[in-house]
Order: sequence, then C-alpha cells, then structure tokens
Amino acid sequence: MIERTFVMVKPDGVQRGIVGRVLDRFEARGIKMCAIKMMRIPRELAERHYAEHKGKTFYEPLLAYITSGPVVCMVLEGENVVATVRTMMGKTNPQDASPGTIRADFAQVTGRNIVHGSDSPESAKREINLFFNDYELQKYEKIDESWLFEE
Ligand code: D4T
Repeated sequence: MIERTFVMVKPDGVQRGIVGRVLDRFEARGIKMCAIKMMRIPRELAERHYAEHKGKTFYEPLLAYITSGPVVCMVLEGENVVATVRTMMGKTNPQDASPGTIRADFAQVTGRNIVHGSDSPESAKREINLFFNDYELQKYEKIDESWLFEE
C-alpha cells in the first residue's frame, strides 16, 4: 500500500554535512519526496514530538540534542514506506544496526543517530501534522512510477 512517512535528518546529520547522502538513499530507491524543509525545532514542538519519552532518563538530553541546531524534515511516500524507511535507517542504537543501514554507516551512538523516521502509519500521520501544513505537502506524479511499480 502506498503510504507516507515523516523523516528528519537530525542536527548532527546537518552539521556533519550528510543530508544529501541520506536523501540520496531514499531517492535512489524511488521513494517520492512530498515535502522538505530546514528548521530549528522550538522546544515546545520537540516536547510534543517526543511526548512518549517524557520522564525517561534520556528525555532532557534528547530535547537538548534535537533543538541544538537546524534539522531537515521531510515527508516521503512509497510502497510500505514507513517500514521500509525504518529498515533503511537501522536500529536506534547504531551499534546494533545492520551494515548498510544509515545509522550503521554514519553513526556510533544512540544519542547522535543522525535520522528519525516514524515507527508506524499512525505515528507518521501525527508527526506529519506536527511538522507540516497541508499546503506544504505536494501531490504529484513522478515520471519513474510506471517503472517502479507493476500495473
Ligand atoms: P527516533 O524516534 O529518533 O527515530 O528513534 P527511534 O524511533 O529509533 O527510537 P525511540 O523512539 O526509542 O527513541 C527516540 C530517540 O531517543 C533517543 N534515545 C532512545 C536515547 O537517547 N537513549 C535511549 O536509551 C533510547 C531508547 C534516540 C532516539
């Protein structure tokens, strides 16, 4: 099923200059970009985004990290794309991530793990609404679609 997910290159990814290399992996796979923007996440938005982690030991460091510099947010669309992107990112702790995944290839520790991707279609909807307005989401046909999918 064609669905959408929310992906973010975190401040360490921006500072280390690997936004393009992360994006390239999704584009090369034929995953469609529906929205993209750079922003500095206000603390209040970070709190809403990571609400499920409130109270955990890593909550405050996590908020400090995610608000420490600009991030690049995007909405991606494709077949089963929520799970596909999670697989491409690898495990939360880069030490546990399989070789070839983004976190294994570019990161070493959980607290600087480069990317975020929604963990379910429900989370994706919630996060897309948190970070994007409707008018920022593009609906369009890409010329490679007839070659990516069967009739
Ligand atoms: P995100 O949400 O950033 O894509 O990460 P995951 O979906 O892979 O992992 P998560 O929700 O369990 O964790 C959110 C965020 O918190 C950081 N974190 C997590 C941390 O610093 N220490 C920890 O022990 C855990 C579990 C990393 C990602």
